Amino acid sequence: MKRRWAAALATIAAFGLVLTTAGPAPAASPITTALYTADPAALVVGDTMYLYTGHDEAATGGTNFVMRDWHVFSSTDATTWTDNGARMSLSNFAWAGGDAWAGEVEPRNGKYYWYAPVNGRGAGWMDIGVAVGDSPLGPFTDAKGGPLISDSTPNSSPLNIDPTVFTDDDGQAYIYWGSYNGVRAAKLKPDMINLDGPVITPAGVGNFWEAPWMFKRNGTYYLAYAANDSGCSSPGYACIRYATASNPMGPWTHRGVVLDQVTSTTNHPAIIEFKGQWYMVYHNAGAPGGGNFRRSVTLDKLYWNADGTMQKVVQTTTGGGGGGQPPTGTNHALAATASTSFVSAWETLGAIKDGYVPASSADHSHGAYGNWSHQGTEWIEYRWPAARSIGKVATYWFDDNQGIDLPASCQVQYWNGSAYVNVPGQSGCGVAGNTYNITTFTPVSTTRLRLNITSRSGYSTGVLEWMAL
Ligand code: FUB
Repeated sequence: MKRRWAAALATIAAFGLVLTTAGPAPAASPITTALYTADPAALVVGDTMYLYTGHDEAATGGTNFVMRDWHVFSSTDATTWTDNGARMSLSNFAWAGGDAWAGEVEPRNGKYYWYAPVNGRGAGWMDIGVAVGDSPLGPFTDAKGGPLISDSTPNSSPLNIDPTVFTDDDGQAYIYWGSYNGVRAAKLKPDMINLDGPVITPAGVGNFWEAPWMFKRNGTYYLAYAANDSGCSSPGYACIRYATASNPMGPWTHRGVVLDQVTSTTNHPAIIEFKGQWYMVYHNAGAPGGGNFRRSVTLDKLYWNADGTMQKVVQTTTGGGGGGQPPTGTNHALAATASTSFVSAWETLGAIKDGYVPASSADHSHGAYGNWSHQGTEWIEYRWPAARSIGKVATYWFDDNQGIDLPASCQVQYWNGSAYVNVPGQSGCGVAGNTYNITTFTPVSTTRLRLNITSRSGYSTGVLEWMAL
């Protein structure tokens, strides 16, 4: 089981649309840069929104999750966030051996139940435990002394992670969870720590991969979840799809994509109303030094259509990687001489360093670098007459929806005085569209920087902006 997920992660690590009818102002972005956070679950209690997050502790360039505890953030305006610290950790579950992954908190009768996936050291890999506390901030203690859900639970998911718990108006609570395309659902007993009846495989949850989030609005049940099919995201990346139902156990009807892929390969939604405004809370790799295993929770406003469908969320997050906003800092590209292995005669290499902020990956209005009809690996390069210290690049890919597509992968290299070598500690070379893909690395002092770009089969590649910071 673990090997399957590790293989999926290896694939993810190897690869690295915004539209709206409303005009939201930028939201908090990210909620903190003091630590890396992931897998948000949101809860509103009184005038406060709480975010229960995972905590990414992978080193720069790490290729797997290092997650040992969960933090709780709170806010009364959804903009300024207080980190209340690690309110739960693996040590809360004496039977757990690692992997403090995506949890969720559900209130009932004045208590707060925190459902959390951990490596239970038993058969298989991940189990779901439950802790309980008397306040949204705990303290939390193990409510069962063992897993609520494990591989020995009949009809459990191929990977028992990512619980979402929803309590209906009649008091019946439901738990959804799963990964590896295996969504599962069950009723919970009123004690909230035991399943009530069989585990079902709900129908109609189209392209489910993992990370379900369940809620209800105007009598309709909503299930948002991470999908990673080619209809919504690049290879290895997730988008957030959603389905609706008239019964909490389904069947569900798939409604579409509510959040496009972000700058991290994984994504994980929480959708909630707070003080009259709906929000999509999610994570990306946008914080300084971020990456697929160094993620950051952020949130954006979410708007509804009159028919009860959700508008696609506009990623307004700033400061690196989210929402199509360039990162801050000195862009050394502006003073560089650009060259390339190949550029189409009708394209403009210089466009990659004109400082223009593209509206989307299809925005050719200020020119673009493109290498149609070449396929395979091509490169673009910056040179400076004297060495510059560079520790980050931001790449905005060109995608004309014809012969030029987002690349399969990329690699940043620098000239070490005698050869091109990979930059040290590269955080991952993102290939997301409609945004600046941030790659951080241990700063190098160099006169040349190169971006090797490998195309997807059957396509060429292009770049709208390439920043060197
Ligand atoms: O953070 C570890 C795993 O990555 C979560 O359980 C998934 O939802 C994905 O975000």
